[in-house]
Amino acid sequence: MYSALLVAAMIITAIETFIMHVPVTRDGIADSTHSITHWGMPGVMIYTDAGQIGYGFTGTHAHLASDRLITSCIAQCYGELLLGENPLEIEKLWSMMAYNPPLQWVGRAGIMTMALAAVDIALWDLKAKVAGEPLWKTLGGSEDAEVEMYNTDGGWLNFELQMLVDDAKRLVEEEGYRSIKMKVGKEDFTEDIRRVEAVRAAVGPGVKLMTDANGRWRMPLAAEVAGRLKDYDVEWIEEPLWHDDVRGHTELAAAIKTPVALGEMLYSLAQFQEFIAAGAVHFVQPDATRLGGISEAWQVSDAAHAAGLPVSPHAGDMAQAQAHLSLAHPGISLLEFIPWIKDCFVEPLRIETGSLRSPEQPGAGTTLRASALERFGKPSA
Ligand code: 0YR
Ligand code: MG
Repeated sequence: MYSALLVAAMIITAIETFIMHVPVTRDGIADSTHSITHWGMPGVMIYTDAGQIGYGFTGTHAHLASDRLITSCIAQCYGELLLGENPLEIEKLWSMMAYNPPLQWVGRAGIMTMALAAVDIALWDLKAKVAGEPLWKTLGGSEDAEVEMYNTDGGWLNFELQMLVDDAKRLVEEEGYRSIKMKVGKEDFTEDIRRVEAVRAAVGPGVKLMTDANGRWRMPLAAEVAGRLKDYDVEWIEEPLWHDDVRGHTELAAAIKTPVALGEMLYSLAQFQEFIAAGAVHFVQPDATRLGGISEAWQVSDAAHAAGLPVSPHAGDMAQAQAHLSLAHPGISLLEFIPWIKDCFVEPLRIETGSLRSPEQPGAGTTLRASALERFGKPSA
C-alpha cells in the first residue's frame, strides 16, 4: 500500500528582538582598550508555525544606542526577508541576508554582520530543536568529542597584582582549569612582564597561560614586549597589534617565538583568509557572534583547519552556542569561557575540571529563561 505523507514546509511567522545587559561578575573589568560593567546581548527570537522558537544573539559592550541599531537591523532589514520563509533552509536565508543588494551596500561588516550572526544562530537553534537534538549533533559531532575550556575571567587589566594572582590560583586550584588567559597592554610594558611573571610563578609550569593585548601595541614595541613573553612559556599572544593589520602581524609573527592568536574583531571569512595566507596568525579565533553566525564560523574553522592551524573560538557568546560548534568541528579543541551570562539560559554550560560537558537539550543552548529577560531586558526599540 502506498501512502503519501504531505508535510507542509514550516515557515517563519514572526520575529521578535530583545536586548539584555548582564552585569559582569565584578563591579567592572578592563582590558587594554575597553572597560565594561555589563555584557550586552542584542538578539532575536524566531517564531514558526510549528511552535518551536529559535533564539540567537550577538555580544556587545552593552551600549544601548548601538545595541538598538543591531536589533533594528534584525527587525527592519532582515525581518521582512525572513517572514514566510522555511527556517530550515539556512544557507539560502544566509545568502539572502548577506548578499541582499541594498543591505550589502551599507553593511558588509559591522552592525549588519552582528545582526546576521544573531539571526543565523537562532536559525541553527531552531534547526536542532526541530531535529530534537543538541546542535553539536546536528552539526555532525560525536558523543566522544572533547573540548577544553580556558577561563578569561581572572586576568583583567584593572586588577591589582595580588587580585590577579589570587584569581589565577583560584581558577586553577579550586575550579580545575588547566588553561587561563590574562590581559596585557599596560601603559608601562615592564608592568605587563612583572604580572605575567607573577601569574606564571603562582600557577606553576603545567598550566597553559595565554596573554591578550586587545590590539594595543604598535611595532616595534610589540616585538619587544611579545618577544619577552617566551621566558614565561606563554601559549600565545593575542591581538598584539591593531585588529585589521595583516602586514604588522605577519612581521611580528616572524620576529617572535610566542605564537600569535587573533580573530575576535574580524567580520568575514575573507578577512581570515588574508591573515591565514600571510602567515600572520597561529591560533585562529573566529567568533560566531561577529562573523555571520555559526554558518560562517564553521567556514573559517574549515579554512584554518585546512591550513593546519588550531582553531580556538573567541567567546562573544560566552561560549554558550559555540560550545556546539566546538564539539562538532574537527579543528577545535580549545574554547574561551567567561561565566557572566550562563545563568540566563535554560541549559547553562557545564564545565568540569576545565572540560566542556556536552549539552543535552535540543537546540543551540540559546533558549533564554523568562526570568533573565525580565531582570536584564532593555527596550529594544
Ligand atoms: C572585554 N577576549 C577578549 C572583552 C574579550 C574582551 O572587553 O570584550 O576582553 O572579548 O578579548 O579574548
Ligand atoms: Mg581577546
